Amino acid sequence: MTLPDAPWMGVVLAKEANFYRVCLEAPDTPILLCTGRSRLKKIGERVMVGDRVRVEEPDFTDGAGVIAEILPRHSLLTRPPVANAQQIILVFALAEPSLEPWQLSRFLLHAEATGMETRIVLNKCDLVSATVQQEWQERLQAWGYNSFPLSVTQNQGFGPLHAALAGQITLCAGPSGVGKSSLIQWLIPDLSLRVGAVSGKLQRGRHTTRHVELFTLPNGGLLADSPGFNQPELPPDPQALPAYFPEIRDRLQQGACQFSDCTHRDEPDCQVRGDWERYPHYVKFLEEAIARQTHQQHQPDAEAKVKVKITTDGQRRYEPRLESKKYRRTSRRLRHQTLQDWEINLDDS
Ligand SMILES: Nc1nc2c(ncn2[C@@H]2O[C@H](COP(=O)(O)OP(=O)(O)OP(=O)(O)O)[C@@H](O)[C@H]2O)c(=O)[nH]1
Ligand SMILES: [Mg+2]
Ligand SMILES: [Zn+2]
Repeated sequence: MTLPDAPWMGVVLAKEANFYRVCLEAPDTPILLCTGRSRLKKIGERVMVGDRVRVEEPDFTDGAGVIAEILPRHSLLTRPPVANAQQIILVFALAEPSLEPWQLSRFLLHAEATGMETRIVLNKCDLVSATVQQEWQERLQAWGYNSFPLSVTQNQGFGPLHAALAGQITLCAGPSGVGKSSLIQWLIPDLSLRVGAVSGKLQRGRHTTRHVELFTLPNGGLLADSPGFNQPELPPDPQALPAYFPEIRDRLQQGACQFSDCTHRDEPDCQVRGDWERYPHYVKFLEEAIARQTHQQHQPDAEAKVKVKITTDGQRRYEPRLESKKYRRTSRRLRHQTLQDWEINLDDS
């Protein structure tokens, strides 16, 4: 075959043990299984799925190469770890498991905090009546979101979704068992992903997807599946929360609150507070975020030999710090709770 010209640029589709699967931008080249230059490790650069990279020494016969450079990232998600994603599709099922508004709300905040375009897919339409589906769509519209109702098993409702995915790097996220893998499988028929049955009484999926990988859509665009997780953490900064609610953004734009430091709870003359569906979500999430921030500020230094425990009646109690590795990991995570620290290394899980 005639070799395309260097430099060879490509996108990392997946990480497999110590290798990276790279799709080169040059047409008609095979997928390469690459190692990373040890120099990258030395300068502390970690190759991530979604990274745009420069490949050296490509061997098109054996399908091998070496990643020599990581290009600057436009975005970075840490749970799951994906670089350069442009939008998030939150997949929820209308039934099995049933759609929990509070859980969807948490996912929405998590997605909003990334600053990416957020869309909602309502899967398993076949399990509910047209009325229930319509009600959910209207409800989400009032929250500020358009949704794509569809049914993977009935092969319904894919048109608008195709258009939204074309040419983008999209991450599919959502609770376990809602049909994320099934959806991706439907979009890319010659793919075989692990699809699990929704398990037992809890009607939760069984965490069948275990690592993150980008798949090439037939009409352009890349899509990442991700393992379902049922309780995403809230964004760490309580002050940022209002900006993550479209309802609050709209109200602020209409001049509903004149105070820059308002928490929109009990301040007089604040019209953000009101009779809208997710207002109680906002208040509860805000309280949770404030409580967590306060707790972190009272955490002793990691090296200290005691830790503070707040008892149920609000008293502080000092306890010896446990020395187990697992404990230390948790406390570190609590101390610097930033977007980055939501990271879990899925490959190790
Ligand atoms: N009735 C119905 N079932 C569906 C639909 N889409 C998927 N399912 C079923 O839902 C179950 C879970 O699907 P998965 O695709 O594994 O779900 P997931 O979101 O990838 O789950 P995790 O990988 O655990 O996060 C499987 O039994 C699917 O066959 C649908 O549109 N309707
Ligand atoms: Mg899955
Ligand atoms: Zn206010």
